[in-house]
Amino acid sequence: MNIFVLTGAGVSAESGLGVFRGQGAALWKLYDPMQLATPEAFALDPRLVHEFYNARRRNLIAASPNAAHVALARLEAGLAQRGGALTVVTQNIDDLHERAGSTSVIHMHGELLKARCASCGAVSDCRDDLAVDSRCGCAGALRPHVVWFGETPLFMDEIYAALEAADLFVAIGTSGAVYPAAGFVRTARAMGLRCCELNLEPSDNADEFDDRRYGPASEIVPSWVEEILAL
Ligand code: BJW
Ligand code: ZN
Repeated sequence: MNIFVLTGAGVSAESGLGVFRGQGAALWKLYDPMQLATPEAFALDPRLVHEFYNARRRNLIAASPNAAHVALARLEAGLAQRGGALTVVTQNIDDLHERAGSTSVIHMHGELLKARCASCGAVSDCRDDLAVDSRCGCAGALRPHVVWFGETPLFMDEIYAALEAADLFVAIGTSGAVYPAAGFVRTARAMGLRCCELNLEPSDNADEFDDRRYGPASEIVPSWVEEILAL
């Protein structure tokens, strides 16, 4: 069996990384992420946007994967043993899937531990704070390697190829509010895939899913993975 999993902020919530919308969104008291996650905000006040991502980068480095990330890594290994495959397409910019052991992860909204040159586009590792005067070798300004509103998400061709190869579509910890990710369930349905939602509460597009399970990701993801591996 080939499984396509789309993850969102809810899968990392219990690792202390905060969500944008829904229960627990009050974590971002100091900032309004929807005002900061735009190229316009960065052009207007790069210092503030760097501060927002620097705080999150430090928090990420101190965080650990939770039971949901670990279960997905176990699912990848279990499916591979059975001749199948798991593709995790994540909207998250953290590296917790990889740290839990997942190897097939697509970061459609970029990665917090990388920086991108605004001039030449070179992407480099970044574990330290960025500042307005942080520079690439070409002297261009560095920005967080993340996809802001109005920018094109990454790896769209690979994502649609993975959807086409899948037998099951599963969305975990995502509110279904941000496109194109929120539209994947509709595409999957049109391809005839069964669709399953695992979330703390019904997402904006919950009625497009065949199966729905609600609770903390650290509980419902491991139990769902056990069910799949027992099939
Ligand atoms: C738990 C839990 C627990 C909590 N256990 N669950 C009008 C209509 C349609 C589209 C548009 C429109 N106007 C503009 C657009 C396009 C726009 C868009 O979608 N806007 C909407 C706001 C309407 N999209 C874009 O601009 C995208 N680009 C684009 O469309 O380009 C055109 C194009 C498309 C296709 C091909 C080619 C070109 C870019 C979007 C970029 C999003 N960027 C951000 C910031 C990234 C960097 C950062 O992290 O700072 O990405 S915004 C933010 O939202 C972040 C997330 O990845 C993204 C999605 O959020 P996610 O992951 O769903 O989190 P939450 O917080 O929303 O939900 C968490 C869920 O977990 C909740 O349901 C909780 O209940 C749950 N939960 N605890 C389980 N313990
Ligand atoms: Zn450069």
